[in-house]
Order: sequence, then structure tokens, then C-alpha cells
Amino acid sequence: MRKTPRSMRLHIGILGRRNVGKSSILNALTRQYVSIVSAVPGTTTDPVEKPMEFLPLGPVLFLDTAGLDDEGALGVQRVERTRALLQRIELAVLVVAGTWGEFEERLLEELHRRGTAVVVVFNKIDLEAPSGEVLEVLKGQGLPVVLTRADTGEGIPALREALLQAAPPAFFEDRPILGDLVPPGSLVVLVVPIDQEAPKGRLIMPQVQSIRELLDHGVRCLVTRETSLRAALHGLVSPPDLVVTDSQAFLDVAAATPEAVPLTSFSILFSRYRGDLLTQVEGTLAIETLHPGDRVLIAEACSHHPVADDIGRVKIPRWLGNYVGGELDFVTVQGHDFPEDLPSFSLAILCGSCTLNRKEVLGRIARCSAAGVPVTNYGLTIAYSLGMFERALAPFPEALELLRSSSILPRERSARD
Ligand SMILES: Nc1nc2c(ncn2[C@@H]2O[C@H](COP(=O)(O)OP(=O)(O)O)[C@@H](O)[C@H]2O)c(=O)[nH]1
Ligand code: SF4
Ligand SMILES: [Mg+2]
Repeated sequence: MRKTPRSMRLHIGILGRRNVGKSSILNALTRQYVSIVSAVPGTTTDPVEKPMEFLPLGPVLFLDTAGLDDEGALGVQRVERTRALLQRIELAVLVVAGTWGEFEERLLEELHRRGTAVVVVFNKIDLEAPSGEVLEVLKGQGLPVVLTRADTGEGIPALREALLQAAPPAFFEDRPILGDLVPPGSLVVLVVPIDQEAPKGRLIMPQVQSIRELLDHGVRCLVTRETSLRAALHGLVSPPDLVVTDSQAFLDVAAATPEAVPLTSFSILFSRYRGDLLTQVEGTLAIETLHPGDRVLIAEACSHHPVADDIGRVKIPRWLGNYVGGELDFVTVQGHDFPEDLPSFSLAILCGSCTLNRKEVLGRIARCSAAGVPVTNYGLTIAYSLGMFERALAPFPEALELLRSSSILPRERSARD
């Protein structure tokens, strides 16, 4: 991700008068000392640019600016430089401390004129809270408003979520599912079990989308059931470059696939495509610290009718319970329901979320993160509890790096019953 070019990153500008806490907000959001904070107005002179992998949005470029109310000959130059930045900013954080005035009103008008998405932040709420009247007017205009104390971090998780919600929809489109994992001309084997969960007469969307994307990228693609995988692999003159399976067939497929061939699941591909793979890999590691009786949330994005050996109601509870060494307290929600009492859960497991768009999935991940609840998904949970987490992450070097640098090591055992 560090290689993402600047132009592809969402440009988030932090704007407002001098000394309202813009640099402090940037530092709190990034949890780094990126920009100098000082009680002396006008400390940030040249705009500070910080490219980073920002959860939950992904690759962004933060632009911390000099106050737009700077004075004097130098001050005027700084204001001009900041104004020039306005045309690059796609999402503006308009920071106010205390009173919303003429200055903020004009800045907001200019941002609207440019079509820039805006989140309003009232900072320094320990010193002065915004008036209820102003809040109502701003919210009445449909503007997201967040109250923060940048020096203590209060309100920063809410600001993260507001940024996610306000980000332009185009930012969430056009991510690859798997076409970028292998070069054109290579061969990918897709393993599709035809079991009682498979819909009659068709394939499901993640499978269809994967096939189409591979074709678009000039990659050859072989689709087979898990029962025919060995024969299919045997018939090839050289091993495939990647195998992708339905998570439920992981063990059989892993047994049939040579160790040297990268293997993953559709659901793990979807964690990267629709959600945030690295956050969910980190969340999966929390399985290691689960105890029997802990509450685990299973959040399915659609309201499909559960079948006898349902993945979310039967298989995952069984595999995870086996791994943990006792029964867990599972709560299942479906569709757009998402529980209010999130902090009571020790782990949240999202389904493949094939019916949600990326923004919604990132919203769920952000809500869990803000509540301090580790969050994972079906494929990652299954791979982990079946003792093949590292293998299932083979196609994603960054995820492997994260796993290897973690202090938690998955046990070398499987929950297979
Ligand atoms: N009391 C209080 N002080 C804050 C808060 N946020 C920032 N500050 C302080 O306000 C001063 C200006 O902050 P800075 O981030 O440099 O403002 P900028 O000029 O807008 O970038 C510094 O002394 C910060 O420590 C807050 O929420 N409450
Ligand atoms: S939305 Fe979730 S539960 Fe529904 S079909 Fe897709 S992955 Fe399965
Ligand atoms: Mg500053």
C-alpha cells in the first residue's frame, strides 16, 4: 500500500483558523507526531503532507494547513498557499474552536462551491462547547458534526467514522478482487463446492465476479468442484499460480493442493475487496485469547434462509468452539441490524458481505474498532480455527508481514472434528 501513488489517495485537508487544533487533530487521527503543535498561532506555515494507510479508509493523503486567517505579509502568502490546496482536497475537515462565525461560513460556502465533502469538527470542547443552535443549523444542512478534544483523543473515533461516511463514493470503487495477485497469462483454479448451500442453476456473485475479473486481466481460469480438484490439478502440465476455494472446503482443498501453490478463499479475497484485510487479520488473532462462554457476534449482511449445516450457525460455532476448547456464546444478526451493545462482545465475525458495498463494510469495521472489539470475517475465522491461517494468507505479503510481526502465534493445531 505504501506504493499507492499520491494521486490515487483520498486527499483529506484540515482547514480552519489558526490555533484551533488542526495539527493536534491530525496527530490524534494518525496517532503520530506528524505536525508541530504549538500554542503560538501560525506555527504550521507550509502545508504538511502525510501519505498514510489510514483505517478505515485505506490510502489517504492528509494535508495540514496554515490557518486561513493568517495575517501580515508572510501570513497572506501562507493563506494563498492554503487556498491553492483547496482544489486538491476531496474531503475537508473544517475545524472550529468555540464560535462558528463569518469566517467558517465563508469557508464552508467555498467548499460547497467546489463540491468538496466536509466534516465539521468543534475542537477544544473542554474550553467552549458549541451552541445548540449552531449545531442544529449545521446538522439541518446535512453536515456531519463531531465534537473533539484533540489533546486527549476524545471524539477522535467518532471523527474517523464521520470521515468514512463523508468520503466520496468514487473512492470506494474499482478495487481488484484477485486480478492483481497474479500476472496476465497465469492460471488460477477456483474451487466451487456444489452443496446444499449452492443456489440452483447458477454460481454466486463472488465466484462470477472473480471469473470475470480474471478474464479481464488475461488470466486463465479453471473452475472445479473440490471433489474433482486432484484430477484437475493432475491434468495440468504445471501447477497453477493460485488456488481460491470456498472457505468451507479449505481442508480438503489444502490437502489436494501442493504446498508451494498459494491458496486462499473467496471470503478472504472479499475481506480485502469489500473490507480491510489487515484490520481483519489483526482481529482474527483475538481468537487466541477467547475463552469458553465469551460473547461472539456473527453479522450476516443478507437475510438468507439458514440451511441445515449453516456456515454461520453451525459450522463456525463448531470449529471455533473446538479451537477455544468449549462453547462460546454466539449472537447472530442479519441484514442491516448491527448491535448497540458492541463492547459486550469479545469478537465480531462479519460474513463475506457480498451484498454490501465497501463503505458499509468499512463502517461496520470502524464501529467495531471504535468499540474496541476485534473484527474478522468468515474466511479468516475458518482458516484460523482449522489451523491454516498462514497458508491462507500466502497471496497477501502485507498480511503475512503483519502476522509474522505479531506477538500472537496461532497454535499449530486444527479444530477439525
Ligand atoms: N484545551 C485544549 N487545547 C487543545 C485542544 N486541541 C489542541 N489544543 C492546544 O491548542 C494549541 C494549538 O493547537 P495546534 O494543533 O497547533 O493548532 P493549529 O494551529 O490549528 O494547528 C496547542 O497548544 C494544543 O495543545 C483541545 O481539544 N483542548
Ligand atoms: S451477504 Fe453474507 S450471508 Fe449473505 S450470501 Fe453474502 S456472504 Fe453469505
Ligand atoms: Mg497547525
